[in-house]
Amino acid sequence: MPDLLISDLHLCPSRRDVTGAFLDFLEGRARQARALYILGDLFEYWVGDDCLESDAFGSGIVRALAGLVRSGVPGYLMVGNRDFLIGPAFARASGLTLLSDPTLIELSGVPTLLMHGDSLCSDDTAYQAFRALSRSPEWQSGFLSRPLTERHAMAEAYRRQSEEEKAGKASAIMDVNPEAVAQALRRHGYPRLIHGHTHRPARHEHEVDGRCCERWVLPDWKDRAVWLECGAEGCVKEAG
Ligand code: LP5
Ligand code: MN
Repeated sequence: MPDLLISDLHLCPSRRDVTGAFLDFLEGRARQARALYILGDLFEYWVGDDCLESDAFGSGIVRALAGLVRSGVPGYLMVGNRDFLIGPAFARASGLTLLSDPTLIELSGVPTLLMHGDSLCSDDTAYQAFRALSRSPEWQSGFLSRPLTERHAMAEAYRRQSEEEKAGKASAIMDVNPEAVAQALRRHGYPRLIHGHTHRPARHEHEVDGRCCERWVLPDWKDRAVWLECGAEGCVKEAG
């Protein structure tokens, strides 16, 4: 049985196609997986686990994930740049195990480094400054102490600002930096890296210190399920 890896679904109530595709995926293909790995940006944005008490959409997704885990398929979640405020309460309710970024695992015996991918985009210095600030415990506790409606309004405003800023950035700046990729592979002992975030699905080969390495970039979800299956024969991209 292969392991399945997904990322960048950007789920939110207005994205009905993708939400439907994800619920079908959890009740269908994912049930035959050895394990499911979600590598960040499951949600369009996440304003804190306390929203689960009142947010029907988020708690519906949590219930569906819990159903998969109850069926016997372990689920793992790494947060992304949109949903880095997912925390232990979400993990408890869904049954998913939270993974830190990066995490090294073995997939069918192959050491494989899992990342969301945003930290590899080191040329995007404006984003890296935002990342450092928004991941600091001081900033997060300040944000989480605000009322939920205010947090939603701030998240929407940052989403708009992010889209505006991206329109003015060169495409290359928003891709991974090759040296950052080489460093990550080197630090974690090669030979395979799987990440999302850039929405540029592909399989790349990198030679790092004379070692042949592969890097898989997961696709973002537009209107249907898209995932990577990794088994004894290697990895292959699949779609629903
Ligand atoms: O997400 P994507 O792929 O569209 O774009 C990312 C980078 N943008 C972001 C921002 C998120 O989209 C929006 C955040 C939602 C989080 C909600 C929960 C918490 C609320 C947070 C409120 C602060 O990650 C984008 C990259 C792109 O990937 C490609 O890698 O370019 O980066 C930006 O657009 C960021 C701007 O370049 C810099 C923003 C400057 C803000 C300055 C700091 C202000 C202080 C904020 C306090 C934390
Ligand atoms: Mn992302």
